[in-house]
Amino acid sequence: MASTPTATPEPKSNRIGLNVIDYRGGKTTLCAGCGHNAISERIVDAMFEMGVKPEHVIKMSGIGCSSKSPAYFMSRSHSFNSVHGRMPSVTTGAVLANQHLMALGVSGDGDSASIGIGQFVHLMRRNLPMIYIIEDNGVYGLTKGQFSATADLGSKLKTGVVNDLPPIDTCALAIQLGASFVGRSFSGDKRQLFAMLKAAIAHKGTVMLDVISPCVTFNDHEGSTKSYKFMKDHDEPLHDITFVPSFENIDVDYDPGTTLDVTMHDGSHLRLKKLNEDHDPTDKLKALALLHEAHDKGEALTGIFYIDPKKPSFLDLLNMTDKPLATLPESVVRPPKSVLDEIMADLR
Ligand SMILES: Cc1ncc(C[n+]2csc(CCOP(=O)(O)OP(=O)(O)O)c2C)c(N)n1
Ligand code: SF4
Ligand SMILES: [Mg+2]
Repeated sequence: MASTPTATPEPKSNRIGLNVIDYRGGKTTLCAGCGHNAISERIVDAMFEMGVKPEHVIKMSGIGCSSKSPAYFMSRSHSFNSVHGRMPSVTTGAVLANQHLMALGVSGDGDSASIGIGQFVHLMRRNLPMIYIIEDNGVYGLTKGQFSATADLGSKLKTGVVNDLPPIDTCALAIQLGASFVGRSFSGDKRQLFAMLKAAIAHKGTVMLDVISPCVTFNDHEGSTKSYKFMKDHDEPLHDITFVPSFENIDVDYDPGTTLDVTMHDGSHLRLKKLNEDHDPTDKLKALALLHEAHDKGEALTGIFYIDPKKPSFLDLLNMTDKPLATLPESVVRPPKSVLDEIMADLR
Protein backbone atom coordinates (compact mmCIF):
# COMPACT_ATOMS: atom_id res chain seq x y z
CA MET A 1 0.00 0.00 0.00
CA ALA A 2 1.35 3.42 -0.97
CA SER A 3 2.13 5.58 2.02
CA THR A 4 0.36 8.95 2.31
CA PRO A 5 2.85 11.82 2.10
CA THR A 6 3.01 13.71 5.41
CA ALA A 7 2.81 17.47 5.04
CA THR A 8 5.84 19.38 6.35
CA PRO A 9 4.52 22.00 8.79
CA GLU A 10 4.83 25.54 7.51
CA PRO A 11 7.49 27.44 9.50
CA LYS A 12 5.85 29.92 11.87
CA SER A 13 5.98 33.44 10.49
CA ASN A 14 5.80 36.67 12.47
CA ARG A 15 3.53 39.69 12.06
CA ILE A 16 5.56 40.98 9.08
CA GLY A 17 5.57 37.57 7.41
CA LEU A 18 9.19 36.64 8.14
CA ASN A 19 10.47 33.37 9.56
CA VAL A 20 12.99 33.05 12.36
CA ILE A 21 15.65 32.13 9.79
CA ASP A 22 15.38 35.67 8.41
CA TYR A 23 16.82 36.90 11.73
CA ARG A 24 19.78 34.54 11.91
CA GLY A 25 23.38 35.43 11.19
CA GLY A 26 26.64 33.76 10.24
CA LYS A 27 27.99 30.69 12.02
CA THR A 28 29.59 31.69 15.29
CA THR A 29 33.36 31.51 15.66
CA LEU A 30 33.17 32.11 19.43
CA CYS A 31 34.05 29.28 21.85
CA ALA A 32 31.36 26.64 22.32
CA GLY A 33 29.47 27.49 25.50
CA CYS A 34 30.41 31.20 25.47
CA GLY A 35 27.57 33.20 27.03
CA HIS A 36 27.71 35.64 24.11
CA ASN A 37 26.28 32.96 21.79
CA ALA A 38 23.22 32.54 24.00
CA ILE A 39 22.65 36.31 23.94
CA SER A 40 22.77 36.31 20.11
CA GLU A 41 20.11 33.58 20.13
CA ARG A 42 17.84 35.62 22.40
CA ILE A 43 18.28 38.69 20.17
CA VAL A 44 17.17 36.62 17.18
CA ASP A 45 14.10 35.36 19.10
CA ALA A 46 13.13 38.80 20.39
CA MET A 47 13.51 40.60 17.05
CA PHE A 48 11.53 37.83 15.34
CA GLU A 49 8.74 37.87 17.88
CA MET A 50 8.48 41.67 17.86
CA GLY A 51 8.32 41.64 14.07
CA VAL A 52 11.18 44.09 13.60
CA LYS A 53 12.22 44.51 9.99
CA PRO A 54 15.87 43.35 9.90
CA GLU A 55 16.76 46.03 7.33
CA HIS A 56 15.67 48.67 9.85
CA VAL A 57 18.26 47.62 12.40
CA ILE A 58 21.81 48.90 12.67
CA LYS A 59 24.06 46.57 14.66
CA MET A 60 26.87 48.52 16.24
CA SER A 61 29.84 47.25 18.24
CA GLY A 62 33.35 47.99 19.46
CA ILE A 63 36.13 45.42 19.79
CA GLY A 64 36.17 42.13 21.68
CA CYS A 65 34.61 38.67 21.41
CA SER A 66 31.32 40.32 22.39
CA SER A 67 31.73 42.97 19.73
CA LYS A 68 32.23 40.25 17.11
CA SER A 69 28.88 38.70 17.95
CA PRO A 70 26.67 40.94 15.72
CA ALA A 71 28.11 38.91 12.84
CA TYR A 72 26.26 35.91 14.28
CA PHE A 73 22.72 37.30 14.24
CA MET A 74 20.55 39.26 11.78
CA SER A 75 22.64 39.11 8.61
CA ARG A 76 20.07 41.18 6.76
CA SER A 77 20.64 44.18 9.06
CA HIS A 78 23.27 46.87 8.68
CA SER A 79 26.39 46.40 10.79
CA PHE A 80 29.35 48.48 11.89
CA ASN A 81 32.17 47.01 13.95
CA SER A 82 33.89 50.17 15.18
CA VAL A 83 37.01 50.95 17.23
CA HIS A 84 37.61 49.64 20.78
CA GLY A 85 35.38 51.61 23.20
CA ARG A 86 34.12 53.98 20.53
CA MET A 87 30.82 52.40 19.58
CA PRO A 88 28.80 55.08 21.47
CA SER A 89 30.00 58.01 19.37
CA VAL A 90 29.71 56.11 16.10
CA THR A 91 26.17 55.06 17.04
CA THR A 92 25.23 58.61 18.04
CA GLY A 93 26.27 59.78 14.58
CA ALA A 94 24.40 56.97 12.85
CA VAL A 95 21.18 57.59 14.80
CA LEU A 96 21.31 61.32 14.14
CA ALA A 97 21.89 60.66 10.46
CA ASN A 98 18.84 58.41 10.23
CA GLN A 99 16.34 58.45 13.06
CA HIS A 100 14.21 55.76 11.46
CA LEU A 101 16.74 53.01 12.09
CA MET A 102 16.77 50.98 15.30
CA ALA A 103 20.22 50.95 16.85
CA LEU A 104 21.37 47.84 18.67
CA GLY A 105 24.81 48.16 20.21
CA VAL A 106 26.69 45.14 21.50
CA SER A 107 29.73 45.77 23.64
CA GLY A 108 31.84 44.03 26.26
CA ASP A 109 32.71 44.92 29.83
CA GLY A 110 36.21 45.84 28.68
CA ASP A 111 34.93 47.73 25.66
CA SER A 112 32.42 49.71 27.79
CA ALA A 113 33.78 49.95 31.33
CA SER A 114 37.52 50.01 30.69
CA ILE A 115 38.76 51.73 27.50
CA GLY A 116 35.30 52.99 26.56
CA ILE A 117 34.10 54.41 29.87
CA GLY A 118 34.44 58.03 28.70
CA GLN A 119 32.19 57.41 25.73
CA PHE A 120 29.82 55.22 27.75
CA VAL A 121 29.04 57.91 30.34
CA HIS A 122 28.29 60.56 27.75
CA LEU A 123 26.02 58.22 25.85
CA MET A 124 24.05 57.43 29.02
CA ARG A 125 23.50 61.09 29.86
CA ARG A 126 22.04 61.74 26.40
CA ASN A 127 19.33 59.09 26.44
CA LEU A 128 19.88 58.41 22.74
CA PRO A 129 17.28 55.94 21.42
CA MET A 130 19.23 52.69 21.26
CA ILE A 131 19.62 49.33 22.93
CA TYR A 132 23.04 49.02 24.52
CA ILE A 133 24.01 45.51 25.60
CA ILE A 134 27.12 44.82 27.65
CA GLU A 135 28.04 41.15 27.37
CA ASP A 136 29.69 41.10 30.78
CA ASN A 137 32.19 38.34 31.59
CA GLY A 138 34.50 40.36 33.86
CA VAL A 139 37.49 39.83 31.59
CA TYR A 140 38.98 40.83 28.27
CA GLY A 141 38.14 37.51 26.59
CA LEU A 142 39.62 38.35 23.20
CA THR A 143 43.04 39.21 24.63
CA LYS A 144 43.20 36.11 26.84
CA GLY A 145 41.39 36.91 30.02
CA GLN A 146 42.82 39.92 31.91
CA PHE A 147 40.48 41.47 34.52
CA SER A 148 38.17 44.18 33.23
CA ALA A 149 36.74 47.06 35.28
CA THR A 150 33.57 45.08 36.10
CA ALA A 151 35.48 42.25 37.82
CA ASP A 152 34.51 42.00 41.48
CA LEU A 153 36.91 42.81 44.26
CA GLY A 154 38.55 39.59 45.43
CA SER A 155 37.57 37.54 42.38
CA LYS A 156 40.29 35.32 40.97
CA LEU A 157 41.80 34.74 37.55
CA LYS A 158 42.50 31.17 36.44
CA THR A 159 46.14 31.74 37.34
CA GLY A 160 45.15 32.57 40.94
CA VAL A 161 45.76 36.33 40.59
CA VAL A 162 43.30 38.17 42.86
CA ASN A 163 41.52 41.35 41.72
CA ASP A 164 42.29 44.08 44.23
CA LEU A 165 40.13 46.83 42.72
CA PRO A 166 36.40 47.44 43.26
CA PRO A 167 34.13 46.99 40.21
CA ILE A 168 32.32 49.64 38.21
CA ASP A 169 28.60 48.88 38.30
CA THR A 170 27.51 49.87 34.80
CA CYS A 171 23.82 49.69 35.80
CA ALA A 172 24.25 52.11 38.72
CA LEU A 173 26.23 54.44 36.45
CA ALA A 174 23.65 54.30 33.68
CA ILE A 175 20.77 55.03 36.09
CA GLN A 176 22.64 57.86 37.75
CA LEU A 177 23.54 59.46 34.43
CA GLY A 178 20.18 59.38 32.68
CA ALA A 179 19.56 56.14 30.76
CA SER A 180 15.83 55.52 30.81
CA PHE A 181 15.73 51.69 30.90
CA VAL A 182 18.35 49.85 32.89
CA GLY A 183 18.53 46.18 33.76
CA ARG A 184 20.79 43.24 34.35
CA SER A 185 20.26 39.69 33.18
CA PHE A 186 22.17 36.44 32.76
CA SER A 187 22.86 34.77 29.43
CA GLY A 188 21.74 31.47 31.01
CA ASP A 189 18.30 32.82 31.95
CA LYS A 190 16.53 32.47 28.60
CA ARG A 191 13.12 33.54 29.79
CA GLN A 192 14.17 36.68 31.63
CA LEU A 193 16.54 37.87 28.91
CA PHE A 194 13.97 37.25 26.17
CA ALA A 195 11.34 39.31 28.01
CA MET A 196 13.80 42.10 28.72
CA LEU A 197 14.91 42.27 25.09
CA LYS A 198 11.34 42.48 23.82
CA ALA A 199 10.63 45.34 26.23
CA ALA A 200 13.89 46.97 25.16
CA ILE A 201 12.74 46.92 21.53
CA ALA A 202 9.54 48.76 22.53
CA HIS A 203 11.35 51.42 24.56
CA LYS A 204 12.21 54.87 23.20
CA GLY A 205 15.44 56.11 24.80
CA THR A 206 18.63 54.44 25.97
CA VAL A 207 18.17 50.87 27.13
CA MET A 208 21.26 49.69 28.99
CA LEU A 209 21.31 45.96 29.64
CA ASP A 210 24.25 44.45 31.44
CA VAL A 211 24.08 40.73 30.70
CA ILE A 212 26.35 38.45 32.72
CA SER A 213 27.81 36.24 30.03
CA PRO A 214 30.38 33.71 31.24
CA CYS A 215 33.66 33.33 29.34
CA VAL A 216 34.11 29.56 29.40
CA THR A 217 37.74 29.79 28.34
CA PHE A 218 39.12 32.37 30.77
CA ASN A 219 36.62 33.08 33.57
CA ASP A 220 34.46 30.09 34.42
CA HIS A 221 36.37 28.65 37.38
CA GLU A 222 36.11 28.56 41.17
CA GLY A 223 36.80 32.08 42.50
CA SER A 224 35.17 33.84 39.53
CA THR A 225 31.97 35.80 40.18
CA LYS A 226 30.98 35.71 36.49
CA SER A 227 30.97 31.93 36.06
CA TYR A 228 27.97 29.72 35.27
CA LYS A 229 28.22 28.13 38.71
CA PHE A 230 28.41 31.44 40.55
CA MET A 231 25.40 32.78 38.67
CA LYS A 232 23.45 29.57 39.27
CA ASP A 233 24.11 29.85 43.00
CA HIS A 234 23.78 33.65 43.42
CA ASP A 235 21.36 34.91 40.76
CA GLU A 236 18.57 36.77 42.58
CA PRO A 237 15.86 37.73 40.07
CA LEU A 238 13.96 40.74 41.38
CA HIS A 239 10.77 39.94 39.53
CA ASP A 240 9.22 37.66 36.97
CA ILE A 241 8.99 39.72 33.77
CA THR A 242 6.16 39.47 31.27
CA PHE A 243 6.10 41.76 28.27
CA VAL A 244 2.82 42.35 26.48
CA PRO A 245 3.46 44.11 23.15
CA SER A 246 1.08 46.82 21.94
CA PHE A 247 0.00 44.63 19.00
CA GLU A 248 -1.33 41.88 21.32
CA ASN A 249 -4.49 41.73 23.37
CA ILE A 250 -3.51 42.96 26.82
CA ASP A 251 -6.53 41.54 28.59
CA VAL A 252 -4.44 39.04 30.52
CA ASP A 253 -5.31 38.55 34.17
CA TYR A 254 -2.82 39.73 36.73
CA ASP A 255 -2.95 40.53 40.40
CA PRO A 256 -2.09 44.20 41.02
CA GLY A 257 -1.19 43.24 44.61
CA THR A 258 1.80 41.24 43.48
CA THR A 259 2.36 42.53 39.96
CA LEU A 260 3.37 46.01 38.87
CA ASP A 261 2.19 47.14 35.43
CA VAL A 262 4.29 49.69 33.56
CA THR A 263 2.79 51.18 30.40
CA MET A 264 5.43 51.92 27.79
CA HIS A 265 5.37 54.83 25.35
CA ASP A 266 3.98 52.72 22.48
CA GLY A 267 1.20 51.21 24.60
CA SER A 268 3.03 47.97 25.39
CA HIS A 269 2.92 46.71 28.96
CA LEU A 270 5.63 45.45 31.24
CA ARG A 271 4.28 43.22 33.99
CA LEU A 272 6.69 42.76 36.86
CA LYS A 273 5.63 40.09 39.34
CA LYS A 274 7.59 40.54 42.51
CA LEU A 275 9.68 37.63 43.68
CA ASN A 276 11.80 38.42 46.71
CA GLU A 277 12.04 42.20 46.78
CA ASP A 278 9.24 44.71 46.42
CA HIS A 279 10.83 47.04 43.88
CA ASP A 280 9.28 49.94 41.99
CA PRO A 281 11.49 50.43 38.92
CA THR A 282 10.18 53.94 38.31
CA ASP A 283 11.87 55.09 41.53
CA LYS A 284 15.41 56.12 40.65
CA LEU A 285 16.76 56.52 44.19
CA LYS A 286 15.39 53.16 45.28
CA ALA A 287 16.96 51.54 42.23
CA LEU A 288 20.37 52.94 43.15
CA ALA A 289 19.96 51.92 46.80
CA LEU A 290 18.97 48.41 45.74
CA LEU A 291 22.09 48.02 43.63
CA HIS A 292 24.31 49.25 46.48
CA GLU A 293 22.70 46.86 48.95
CA ALA A 294 22.98 43.91 46.56
CA HIS A 295 26.61 44.74 45.98
CA ASP A 296 27.33 44.79 49.73
CA LYS A 297 25.59 41.43 50.16
CA GLY A 298 27.47 39.86 47.23
CA GLU A 299 24.20 39.12 45.41
CA ALA A 300 23.94 38.97 41.64
CA LEU A 301 20.67 40.85 41.37
CA THR A 302 18.92 40.63 37.98
CA GLY A 303 15.84 42.32 36.55
CA ILE A 304 14.73 45.76 35.44
CA PHE A 305 16.11 48.18 37.99
CA TYR A 306 14.90 51.41 36.47
CA ILE A 307 12.56 52.57 33.74
CA ASP A 308 11.18 55.95 32.73
CA PRO A 309 9.01 55.35 29.65
CA LYS A 310 8.27 59.07 29.21
CA LYS A 311 11.70 60.66 29.42
CA PRO A 312 12.48 62.79 26.32
CA SER A 313 15.20 61.24 24.22
CA PHE A 314 18.23 63.01 22.76
CA LEU A 315 16.35 63.34 19.48
CA ASP A 316 13.44 65.13 21.17
CA LEU A 317 15.86 67.65 22.64
CA LEU A 318 17.79 68.36 19.47
CA ASN A 319 15.00 69.91 17.46
CA MET A 320 16.33 68.54 14.19
CA THR A 321 14.61 67.14 11.13
CA ASP A 322 13.47 63.54 11.39
CA LYS A 323 14.24 62.95 7.71
CA PRO A 324 17.31 60.80 6.99
CA LEU A 325 20.07 63.35 6.39
CA ALA A 326 21.28 61.58 3.26
CA THR A 327 17.92 62.21 1.61
CA LEU A 328 17.88 65.99 2.16
CA PRO A 329 18.33 68.01 -1.03
CA GLU A 330 21.30 70.32 -1.41
CA SER A 331 18.99 73.33 -1.19
CA VAL A 332 18.22 72.33 2.43
CA VAL A 333 21.64 71.24 3.65
CA ARG A 334 23.62 74.04 2.03
CA PRO A 335 22.93 77.51 3.46
CA PRO A 336 22.64 80.21 0.79
CA LYS A 337 25.43 82.76 0.40
CA SER A 338 23.34 85.42 2.16
CA VAL A 339 23.30 83.34 5.39
CA LEU A 340 27.06 82.79 5.23
CA ASP A 341 27.57 86.51 4.64
CA GLU A 342 25.47 87.26 7.71
CA ILE A 343 27.58 84.90 9.84
CA MET A 344 30.78 86.44 8.54
CA ALA A 345 29.45 89.93 9.28
CA ASP A 346 28.70 88.86 12.87
CA LEU A 347 32.28 87.67 13.31
CA ARG A 348 33.83 90.92 12.25
C1 LIG B 1 42.79 50.67 21.11
C2 LIG B 1 42.86 49.23 21.47
N1 LIG B 1 43.41 48.87 22.65
C3 LIG B 1 43.48 47.57 23.00
C4 LIG B 1 43.03 46.62 22.15
C5 LIG B 1 43.15 45.16 22.54
N2 LIG B 1 41.87 44.57 22.91
C6 LIG B 1 41.11 43.95 22.01
S1 LIG B 1 39.68 43.35 22.66
C7 LIG B 1 40.10 43.95 24.18
C8 LIG B 1 39.22 43.74 25.38
C9 LIG B 1 37.89 43.15 25.08
O1 LIG B 1 37.21 42.90 26.26
P1 LIG B 1 35.65 42.93 26.33
O2 LIG B 1 35.14 44.19 25.78
O3 LIG B 1 35.28 42.62 27.74
O4 LIG B 1 35.19 41.79 25.33
P2 LIG B 1 35.19 40.20 25.48
O5 LIG B 1 36.29 39.76 24.57
O6 LIG B 1 35.45 39.85 26.90
O7 LIG B 1 33.85 39.80 25.02
C10 LIG B 1 41.32 44.60 24.16
C11 LIG B 1 41.96 45.22 25.35
C12 LIG B 1 42.45 47.01 20.92
N3 LIG B 1 41.97 46.15 20.05
N4 LIG B 1 42.41 48.33 20.60
S1 SF4 C 1 37.46 33.64 24.84
FE1 SF4 C 1 35.78 33.79 26.28
S2 SF4 C 1 34.57 35.57 25.61
FE2 SF4 C 1 35.89 34.95 23.91
S3 SF4 C 1 34.62 33.56 22.67
FE3 SF4 C 1 35.83 32.32 24.10
S4 SF4 C 1 34.47 32.01 25.85
FE4 SF4 C 1 33.66 33.75 24.69
MG1 LIG D 1 34.63 40.87 28.54
